[in-house]
Amino acid sequence: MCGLRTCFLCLVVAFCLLFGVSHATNESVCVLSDAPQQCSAFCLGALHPLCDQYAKSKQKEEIVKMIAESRAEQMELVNDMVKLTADSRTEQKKLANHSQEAMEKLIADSQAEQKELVNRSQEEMVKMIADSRTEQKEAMVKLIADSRTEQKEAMVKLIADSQAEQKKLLNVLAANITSTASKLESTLQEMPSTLLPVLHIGSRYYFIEYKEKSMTDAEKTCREKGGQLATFGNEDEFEAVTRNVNIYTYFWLGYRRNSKGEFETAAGNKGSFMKWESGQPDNIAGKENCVFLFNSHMYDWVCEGTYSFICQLDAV
Ligand SMILES: [Ca+2]
Repeated sequence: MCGLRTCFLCLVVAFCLLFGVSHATNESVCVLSDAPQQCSAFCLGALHPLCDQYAKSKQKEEIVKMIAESRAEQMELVNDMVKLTADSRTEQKKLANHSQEAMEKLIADSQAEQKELVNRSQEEMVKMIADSRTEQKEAMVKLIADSRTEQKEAMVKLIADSQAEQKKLLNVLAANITSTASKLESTLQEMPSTLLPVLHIGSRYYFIEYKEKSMTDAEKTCREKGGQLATFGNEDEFEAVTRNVNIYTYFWLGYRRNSKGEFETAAGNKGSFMKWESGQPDNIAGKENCVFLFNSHMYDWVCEGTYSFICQLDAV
């Protein structure tokens, strides 16, 4: 009787295990608390397939649960990954924006620096050019001043040299002229009187003697030639003679002052043609009693001294 009751109980337990459901928890629960004691070996042998089935079912549930949890975790990971990616993109975008802004700022700064450098360089260049021009101007002014000084010194030296040379040449020239004049004078004095010019004017002949003699000797020479020292009957005779003589030679003429202060010829004639130089006769010191011809005019003069003379002849 007890065996039947135990068997029945085990069947109930098996039923419970296979199909029993706890309405309180919605899960299958074995109501046996001590199956080896409560079920006999027979019962356990009969229930063994059910227990395996249960264990497999339980394992399957565990696996399903694990898979579900794993999927949930994977989904969570995927979501995290998506969020992370989005954050990363935002960050990258931010970084890119920052980078662009920094780059733009860097470029702007660089351009500003370049501009400033160019401006500074331009200013320095302008200053350098200005300095250079000032230096060039100063150098040019100095060069011109030096050049002028040198030119002035050279000019002064040149003028001094030229003057010295001219002076030397003048001395040589003066010596030559003196020598030539001396020779000419000597030659002239040595010339025979017959070779000297004789002028035929109207009815008179005029003999021009360049050899210098005293008034007395000149008068004597003229007398020896058959004549006398020259006087002039009129202006035509006077001018005809002066045109034919060296006007810068002094010539004795045939006039003497008489006791009355009048000029007369050796024959005592007055009223001959006279052509006095302005201011003459002035008879300085009351001693100018003779007359000479110079530069086509007459002068009263002291009778001392030696000059050339002109004789007046009636025939030659
Ligand atoms: Ca005089």
